[in-house]
Amino acid sequence: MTVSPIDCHELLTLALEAARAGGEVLLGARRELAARAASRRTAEASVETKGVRRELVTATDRAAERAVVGRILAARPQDGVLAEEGELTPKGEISQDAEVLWIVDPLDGTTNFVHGLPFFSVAVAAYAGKLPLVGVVLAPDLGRTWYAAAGLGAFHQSATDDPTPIRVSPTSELADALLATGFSYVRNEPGRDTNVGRIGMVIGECRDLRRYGSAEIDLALTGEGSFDAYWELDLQAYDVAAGAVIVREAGGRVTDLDGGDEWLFGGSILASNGAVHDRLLSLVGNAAQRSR
Ligand code: LIP
Repeated sequence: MTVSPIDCHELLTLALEAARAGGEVLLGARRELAARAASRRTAEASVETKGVRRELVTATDRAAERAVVGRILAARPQDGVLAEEGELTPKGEISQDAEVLWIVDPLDGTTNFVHGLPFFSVAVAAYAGKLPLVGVVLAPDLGRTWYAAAGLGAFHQSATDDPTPIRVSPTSELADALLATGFSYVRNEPGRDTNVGRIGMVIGECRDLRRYGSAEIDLALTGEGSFDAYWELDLQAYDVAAGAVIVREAGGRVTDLDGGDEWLFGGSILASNGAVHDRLLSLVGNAAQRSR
């Protein structure tokens, strides 16, 4: 099925509106979290339990999802939705078989959000089957938004800058490359690949490595050329769906860690500027791990 650029333009406009609605919810909750943190530092007795903070984050996750998915379904009730929290659609399931599927992460970078760090985002993507159509990554505390649409290119805008086209970096040698990765929450299962071994294979060959804690922001920064590549294991479709569109439309390459195209639902992803992709795959890819 082909989707004309006009359709993608309409989908992108809706994705941006929905992401902004989710971003407003996150910023409001951030202010509440900051106020609670300040009160904890001053009033000894009111030590907030982790559960309360986690509940606040969960409530935020859900409120942001209601804002994003509600906006989408109000405009396009015929579309399918895959959203993390299951507020208006079945949790973590595709709501209906439809020509367009929206994939939504209302709060990517949860740990950063809880700890008061700005690297968290709202991610909204639309796909036709596995064909990427549009992707929006909005980082409200950074005041930055990255977005892309099939056939229309990739862009960045901020509170001070108008929309500007973005392209992946020209870096051709791994020795000059700034890489990004991350770690699953699940780390202590026997035999679990924690990604640490893969880092050991590349850390001596690259310029440096960053772990910002939001897959969607890592992908957006790869699309704008700040990172030369990013990889990670054990991710959900909503952790990568929007950022992958941005990398591809910015001229980059996205595969799974076997070098194949199962990066959306397969759990692992390698996104790069294209020039360092094969070299990086030979070091952190699954074949390299099996041969170790
Ligand atoms: C996060 C990802 C991040 C990964 C974290 C976590 P969440 O998603 O964006 O890249 O390293 O373990 O999965 O849970 O904040 O939506």
